[in-house]
Amino acid sequence: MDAVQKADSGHPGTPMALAPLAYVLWTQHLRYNPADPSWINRDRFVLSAGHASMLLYSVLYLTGYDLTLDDLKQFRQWESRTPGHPELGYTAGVETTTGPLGQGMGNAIGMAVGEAHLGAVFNREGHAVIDHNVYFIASDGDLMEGVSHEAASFAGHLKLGKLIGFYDDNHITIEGDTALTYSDDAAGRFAAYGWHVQHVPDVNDLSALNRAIDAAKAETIKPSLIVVRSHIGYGSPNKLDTAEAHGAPLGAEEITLTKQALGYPSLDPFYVAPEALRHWRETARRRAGAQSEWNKLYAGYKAAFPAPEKELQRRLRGDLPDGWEDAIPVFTEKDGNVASRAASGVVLNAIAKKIPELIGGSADLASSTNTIIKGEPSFSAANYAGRNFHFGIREHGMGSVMNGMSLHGGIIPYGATFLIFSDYMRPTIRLASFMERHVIYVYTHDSIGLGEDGPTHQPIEQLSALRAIPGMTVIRPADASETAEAWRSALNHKKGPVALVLTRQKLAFIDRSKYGSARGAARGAYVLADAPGGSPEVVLISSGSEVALIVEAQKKLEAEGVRARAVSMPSQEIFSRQDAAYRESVLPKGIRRIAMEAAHPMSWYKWVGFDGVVLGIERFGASAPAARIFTELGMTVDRIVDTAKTMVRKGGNPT
Ligand SMILES: Cc1ncc(C[n+]2csc(CCOP(=O)(O)OP(=O)(O)O)c2C)c(N)n1
Repeated sequence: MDAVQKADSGHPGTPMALAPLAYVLWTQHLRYNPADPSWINRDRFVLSAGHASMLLYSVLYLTGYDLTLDDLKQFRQWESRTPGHPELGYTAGVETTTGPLGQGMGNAIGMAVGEAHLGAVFNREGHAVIDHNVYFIASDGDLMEGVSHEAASFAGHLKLGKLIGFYDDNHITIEGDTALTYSDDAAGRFAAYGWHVQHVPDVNDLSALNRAIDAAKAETIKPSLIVVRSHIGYGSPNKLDTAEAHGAPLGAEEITLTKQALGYPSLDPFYVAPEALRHWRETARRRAGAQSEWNKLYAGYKAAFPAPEKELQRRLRGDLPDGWEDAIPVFTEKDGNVASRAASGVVLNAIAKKIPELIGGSADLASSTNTIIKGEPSFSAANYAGRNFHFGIREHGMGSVMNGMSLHGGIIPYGATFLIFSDYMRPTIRLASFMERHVIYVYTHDSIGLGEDGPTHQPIEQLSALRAIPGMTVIRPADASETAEAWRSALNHKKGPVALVLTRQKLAFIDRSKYGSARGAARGAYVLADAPGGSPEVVLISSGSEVALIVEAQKKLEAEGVRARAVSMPSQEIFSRQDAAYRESVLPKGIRRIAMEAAHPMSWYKWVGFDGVVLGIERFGASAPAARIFTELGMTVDRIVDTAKTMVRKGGNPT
């Protein structure tokens, strides 16, 4: 109440209501050590209802994490350790960034997947070194959001028995009573997903909470949901059970009335009774004993199983295995013309042998996205060691679960679908970027080039939209060799997600003995073909399938006496990270530029400048064979040639 009042913004009602649940959980069930928040076998806790952040911050302070009362007084202020919604990396003990409702549940489920997988791979008889629970608290909003449905269905199917969720059934959202819009039988829904569901009719009944949590822990083959009836703004005489208690300070007067009603020992803001603090801290110290016990278990594991122990540590550090890059295949003319999705499948299979932490799958598009690791079993309830994931037709859930898998540690998840459906998982891509997760998206069917499936499936604005996400890396390779480089970059780029954007259609083999080496792709952009003497009058830039068009145009222009340079730019973001001298060597100042991409032009203007031209697409695609669509929409060599000639000879802007 006091922190929200001081910040003059925030959400007091749910932290007030759920204080008893937090108390029971942190003092009697969670295994954690405030002195070592990254202990690998800690129980994970995710506050999916991120707006109730003050609940989490209060508990982290009370249990003795690196968070002070002064930090609580800085709630929602610039660079404070108590941001409005929990953010990974700002506050010790915060496991993930939450706030966009539903995502925390998906993350928790991903963490449970991570636990199950690492346990299956690394635990040995009598040495269960990875063996912990994952807890989450979800609100009405979490349960209404589609992503939670997708992820919960996935969790039930996989029988993730160490997952224990609480549904804060308080009947209140922002607009008022949930009855305005919501009449689901939430418990029945989760039971139907295959979850073990219990009810606690009163959150203030601590022993009922305890019993339910014990029963949830004892249930090891189904995820658990405990539906807890609570009353938002509990203790507040005038705001109890009202939407007013949800997202605004209670007001000084109401805070006083509430403290009086609760029999609180002081009316001073931020007063914490010393005996209460002592009790919490002592309890937390006792709970940290779980880590001391685990340390003994781990020492035994290390002595008895030195090889897997070393491997586990490598994976947890995020180091890739020595020499893994030797496995990256080299494509030659003999391989012929290859679709980049097919080349990607070859590369993935080659490097997966060396990188066991690379696990993933697709949203029911394995054969189209070439994302199966051949010879490896599926990840299933019967085999958590499996590496091939069947996320089902649940793109949003897939993205959220991937974030959780990555947050757990020891795993580099990849997930695949058609580029168009990146929109279905966009909120999770944004969060992956925000949290700097090392996750890899394999997006195939990357343009109008997919052809007959038509405009519903042909991405237009998706490339620019992905590139607009801060911290995101998008790589759209031009041929098989660049695809191999794209995977190299994706594995080596450990801070933030990478999207590999790949074609359905075949791409011409680019003979690297005549053109620039594909290793240039690692710098984001490079000169593929240059004007004689290296002094171009115009620079042609492209990515992916359209690179073949600028290469052709460069040749034609040369025949017509126009000196052009063809630059392949598979990744605008990687190129942006290069030093100025390198960028200048590829895109010299003062030389006019034309960019072509079979997509919305928005992301290219920065690269061509005011006097450049972008040949892109500002309409939806069409249902027809690919070649016809390319011609109809002006994605042609002739258009590049004409544009370049006009630009160079007349000096004007041809558009
Ligand atoms: C995806 C998403 N949509 C909307 C919001 C804005 N928002 C924050 S809390 C909330 C709903 C509040 O109701 P509930 O989830 O029941 O939380 P409680 O009132 O119990 O704290 C909404 C719509 C959000 N945080 N995330």
